[in-house]
Amino acid sequence: MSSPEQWTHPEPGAGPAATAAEPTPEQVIAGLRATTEGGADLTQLLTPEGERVASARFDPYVTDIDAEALRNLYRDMVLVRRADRESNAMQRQGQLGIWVPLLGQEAAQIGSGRALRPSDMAFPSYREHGVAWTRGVDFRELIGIFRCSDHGGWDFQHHGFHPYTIVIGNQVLNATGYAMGQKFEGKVGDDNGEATIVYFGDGATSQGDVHEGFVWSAVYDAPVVFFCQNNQWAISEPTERQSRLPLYQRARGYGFPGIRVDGNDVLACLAVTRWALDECRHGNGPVLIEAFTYRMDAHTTTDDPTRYRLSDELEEWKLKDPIERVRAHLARGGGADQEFFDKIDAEADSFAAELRDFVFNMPDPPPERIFENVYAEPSPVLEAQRREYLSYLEGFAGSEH
Ligand SMILES: Cc1ncc(C[n+]2csc(CCOP(=O)(O)OP(=O)(O)O)c2C)c(N)n1
Ligand SMILES: [Mg+2]
Repeated sequence: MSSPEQWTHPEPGAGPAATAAEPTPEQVIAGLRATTEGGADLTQLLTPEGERVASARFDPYVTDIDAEALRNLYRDMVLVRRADRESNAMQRQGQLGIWVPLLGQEAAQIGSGRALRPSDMAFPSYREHGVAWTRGVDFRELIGIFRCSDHGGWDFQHHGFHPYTIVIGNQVLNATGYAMGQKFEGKVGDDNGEATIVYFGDGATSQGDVHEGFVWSAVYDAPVVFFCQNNQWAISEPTERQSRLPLYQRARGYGFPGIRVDGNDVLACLAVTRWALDECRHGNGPVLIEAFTYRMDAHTTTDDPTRYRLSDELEEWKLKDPIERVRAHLARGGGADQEFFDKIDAEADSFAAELRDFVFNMPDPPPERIFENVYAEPSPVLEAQRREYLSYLEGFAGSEH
């Protein structure tokens, strides 16, 4: 019992399937393996030790990634991780209402995000701070959501990056519709074609919205890349208890390609996503990518993962850290020296300090702000509610609260 397949398809007599309520001890052990091994079909270009693996199929998609480009990917990941850790700490200090950590998923997000062109459109869920970074959405623009002072105010058309979606899987429908629009408007068909990418988690694959998105995109050949970050957990529910099959294999049932990539390998994520986007640009979409990765921190700052998962798992994944393998590769091949790594660390520190300073000095929005941007046209009902709310607040004038 060492592959994900075997976890969900136990040997005859080995006990109930993984979907039963109480797993057997053998299933628990196999489940642990399933969450740390990607299986034979895992596409990888950089091993956890930082060694380059040749791939006849995917090397052509990263011929431009020289040492300098790899240093840039490394920098992206370090800065994003540093901002993530700082934000987590600021939540603990009461400066943010909640934080959704991306720790461990930097390669999946930076690799796929850097594969996009400005004309492409990305639909995130709520953990995609790394993709936001690649789309030019500054952390300062998205942190207001977590300070509960705005709903995400960036210009999504300008950035090609939609607002965050908390309703699990819902953005898959939005992305499918958007991609169908790209198709109807004749924006696919050659190298200059447009494409859409949508991010969702392993748990989201159990949602009806995702299924519907798969069906519609398949029927309409919509140019959409379904980028599933399988971080092994949907809060406290492990992936192997949500699916009998590795997730990428589900694509087959819908009639489009599915591929599993090492989500901790930034180079492989870049190559595989470029390939998938290319398929879409040329009208051969959709494509499902399962980025096999791991959520190294809690689901959100409201969660305590020690309640439901074994620490062995985390220890195993630490050895597959997405940043360390690029660092090892660069250092070993002479692509970067200590001075470079020190410079990036210093830049990350000042990046985090600026973010902290920004958050601490963020003005609270006026209470009437909640009534703005609700509808495109003025609404008399909403206006009446606004007036009523403001006069209610006036009743507190002069009091402490
Ligand atoms: C429709 C819906 N159901 C339930 C929830 C509560 N919820 C928030 S996150 C989450 C788990 C999602 O897991 P996954 O899709 O694997 O994404 P991850 O958080 O691991 O990135 C759930 C059930 C929700 N936000 N929306
Ligand atoms: Mg998950």
